[in-house]
Order: sequence, then C-alpha cells, then structure tokens
Amino acid sequence: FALNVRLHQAIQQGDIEIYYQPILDLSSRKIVAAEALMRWTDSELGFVSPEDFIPLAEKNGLIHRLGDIVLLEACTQAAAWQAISPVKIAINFSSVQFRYCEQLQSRIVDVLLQTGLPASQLDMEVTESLLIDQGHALMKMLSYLKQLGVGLSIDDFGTGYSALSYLQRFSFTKLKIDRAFINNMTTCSSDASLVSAILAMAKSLKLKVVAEGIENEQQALFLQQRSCEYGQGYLFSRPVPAAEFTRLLLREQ
Ligand code: G
Ligand code: G
Ligand code: NA
Repeated sequence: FALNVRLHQAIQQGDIEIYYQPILDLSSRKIVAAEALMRWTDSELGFVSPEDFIPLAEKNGLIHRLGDIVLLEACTQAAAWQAISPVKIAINFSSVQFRYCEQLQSRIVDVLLQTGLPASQLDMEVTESLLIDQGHALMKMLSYLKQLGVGLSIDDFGTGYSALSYLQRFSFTKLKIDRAFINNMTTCSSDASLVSAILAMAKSLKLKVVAEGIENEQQALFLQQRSCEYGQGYLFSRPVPAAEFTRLLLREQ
C-alpha cells in the first residue's frame, strides 16, 4: 500500500526519470538506437526497481500514466537527437496498456505529430504476454502502426511460453534475445546452441536481432560471427541519463 501512495506522488512530482541505453550495430559498433528505461528514486525508499513498481502499476492502473510519461519524454528526446544522428527510440509497452487499444494508438500518433519524430524512428517493445489474447482490435492497431513505419520488437525472446507461429502472425520487425541466454552463451554449449538456433530462425523469418545483456567482448564476437545485427549491454554502456546519451552520440560524430 505504501508503495502505491509513493508511486502516485512520484508521478505527480515528476520524480520518474527516463534513462537511455544504447543499442549498437555489432559490426560498425555505432549507436543505432536508445532503449528508454524508467528510473525512480524515492526520497525515503531510495532506488525502486522497475521490476517492482511496474507490476504494481499494472495492477493499479498507473501504468497508463507511466506509459504516457515515457512515450512523450522519450519521443521528444529522440526527435532532438535526430539533429546529431538518426537514432531510433525503443520504448517498452506493457500488455496492460493495450487494453485500450484505440486510445493508445491515437496517443502514439499524437505524440509523433507533436514531437515531429518520424514514425520510422519509433520501435515498440512488447513481450510475449501481449500475444496471449490477440483480439481483432490489437491486430488492427499493430497493422495500422506498422503501415505508418513504426517498428515492433518482441522483447525477452525465449523466456515466454507462446507458440512460434505468432512470430509470423504479428509481423514483428525485430527480436530481442533475453539476456539470460547471452549470459551463459560462451560458457554453456546448450545456451550457445539455443542462441545460434534463434539467430537462424530469425534470419529465415527476416527479423533483425538485438542481443541483450552483452557484458564482454567474447560475447560480442560470438554474436557478430553469427550475423547478429545489434547488441546492447554493459560492455557498451549502462542505461544513462539523456544528457549523457547525447555525449555518447556526439563522441561518435
Ligand atoms: O531497467 P531494468 O533492467 O531495471 O528494467 C527492469 C524491467 O522493467 C525490464 O523488464 C524493463 O523492460 C522494464 N521496464 C523498464 N522501463 C520500462 C517502461 O518504460 N515501460 C515498461 N512497460 N517496462 C519498463
Ligand atoms: O527486459 P528488458 O530488456 O527491457 O530489460 C532491460 C534491462 O536490462 C534494463 O533494466 C537494464 O538495466 C538491464 N541490462 C542492460 N544491459 C545489461 C547487461 O549487460 N547486464 C545485465 N545484467 N543487465 C543489463
Ligand atoms: Na525491453
């Protein structure tokens, strides 16, 4: 209950911050995108992980407010970054946000118009749980956004339980391999096989792949040798505040 109240206050006081983690092209090692990640430091509770407050927000409905904060702020920021480099912005969407599909769709379109961010520069990251009850409204919304040029990534791939057939039905543009597999890939042969199999499958489905949680050069090379296009992880950078991300972009120019 206390966390509930604090989260409400945090939203009202503007205490929810957005951090950005670079996503790199593994062969050129240049930044191609930023993943927006929520951060909350409470004056009493200290740092509260999104793994704790997002599930809570999904229960009490605050996820819609939080989602809106991230959408507007991250798109505004990404629009400004276009003057330095054509980076995309990857934004996480909770399945709960899609319960009001029409509202979410018009909000996304409004934010793109308002910020001037080209639709092609927005990637929506969703998890497999979205695909469990795939209604007509959801399919309609996703195909509308796709037609505008918005990207659709399947996040934490390999950790869910859905059938693989949804990969085609939903016309994803990217697949993100969960960092649990990347972690042990160079030391555990079954994880190595799994990652290789995911990469091969993604290629045949014409999906680009982002490997999450790359922490050392050995992992980056393993992925590069298997034609994984993109990577993200502490090897390159932790999630950083917007000003720090701007410096990372400027350093590359
Ligand atoms: O940044 P960190 O690894 O602590 O994030 C933990 C979890 O919280 C991740 O699964 C991440 O996807 C989720 N998360 C972080 N920011 C957002 C956000 O803006 N929206 C949603 N829906 N999830 C987020
Ligand atoms: O589930 P999702 O992919 O949205 O989670 C992203 C989270 O993963 C972020 O909260 C980020 O802090 C974390 N993360 C990003 N890179 C690494 C990494 O190299 N190692 C570990 N352990 N976590 C990472
Ligand atoms: Na994500």
